Amino acid sequence: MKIGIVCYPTFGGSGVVATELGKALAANGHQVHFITYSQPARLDFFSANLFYHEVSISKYPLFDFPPYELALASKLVDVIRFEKLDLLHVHYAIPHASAAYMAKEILKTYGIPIPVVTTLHGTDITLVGKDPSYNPVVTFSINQSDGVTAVSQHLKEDTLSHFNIVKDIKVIPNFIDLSRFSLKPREHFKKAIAPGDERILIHTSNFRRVKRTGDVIRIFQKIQEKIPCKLLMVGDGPDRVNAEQLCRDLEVCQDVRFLGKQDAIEEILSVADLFMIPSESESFGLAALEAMACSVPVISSNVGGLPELNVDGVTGFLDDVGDIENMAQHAIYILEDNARLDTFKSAALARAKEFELSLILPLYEQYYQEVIDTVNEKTDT
Ligand code: GMT
Repeated sequence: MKIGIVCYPTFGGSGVVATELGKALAANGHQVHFITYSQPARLDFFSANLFYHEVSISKYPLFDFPPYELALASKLVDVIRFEKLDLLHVHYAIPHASAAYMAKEILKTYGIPIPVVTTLHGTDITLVGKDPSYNPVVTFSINQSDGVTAVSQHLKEDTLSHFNIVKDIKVIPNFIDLSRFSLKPREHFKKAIAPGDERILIHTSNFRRVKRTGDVIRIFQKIQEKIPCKLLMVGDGPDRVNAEQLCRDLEVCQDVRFLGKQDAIEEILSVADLFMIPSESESFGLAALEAMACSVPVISSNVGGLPELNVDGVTGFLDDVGDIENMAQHAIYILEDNARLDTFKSAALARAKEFELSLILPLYEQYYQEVIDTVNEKTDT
């Protein structure tokens, strides 16, 4: 199959899922064309089946806001026509689904039908999409897609309750390549972070408000009153300065390290004992799955798709958003006993295995074929 993939080429979850999916499809013999405004962060190697087409946006003095969506739609028309793609898979509804719709309409004038699959990742629905200024376009372009997937049952229900969607939405969860995440902890790194053999806690995110990084610091402070520990804060974003300030205010700076954006996240996760994700909303929680794949139990909020991943009392705990006290108590419960910590670690890894790439990839491949067949049937009649 020849597949076009559109995504945000950044460290964000949707971009990571799209890039890892493209790499896995290419390894499975498909030809994959990424169409984005810069090289996806994780598309870092050469493969005969992988192609990258850059969308360049001209900057004219007249444009306060360069029309990215138009440049993307034009590039899509070009790539689909000349590379003879079988299917276009766009990740994140805004503005990718509407650009895909525009490209599809233009391609009709060339007599080229192109099946379009849109994957909803979360913030495209829960934060941005619900904004009334985007709602009509989001609703329309989801309905115009030939196939729609959501990364959790919760996101599917949320989408159906907030938008007038007539399309069936297929749930295909996030996935993990366990071969990349099954690393032995690097002892020298562990020693550097926790020289006194303290427990290591970790949070990874894009430091947006929705991630509640302040809660992470507050929970850590409470845990630290009972258990010697260190905290690694990985990633970057608008709330990082506030999180750093909070560490100063709570006088925990000496035990918290802000590492910024990191490529080899698996090396850092593999030395950790507990992952914290107290988000306000989280459609799936790929960051938590990555931690679990490194045998790290999870303290999370009980929102969105997190309960579909984190099993309460087994792979970690789920508490109400903002319930710092219970999150800290649950973290202490996991960390205070070596045998108990080991049990949680094994359970986290076992759960992560249920989301292994080899199990999820065929779901996408089958769905692509179904969508192509349906579009072909419609074109024939
Ligand atoms: O978490 C983010 O802010 C990034 C965001 C994205 O779209 O890049 O992640 C979303 O998509 C991920 C991949 O499907 C999900 O695992 C994350 O849960 C989801 N984030 C939110 O819903 C906040």
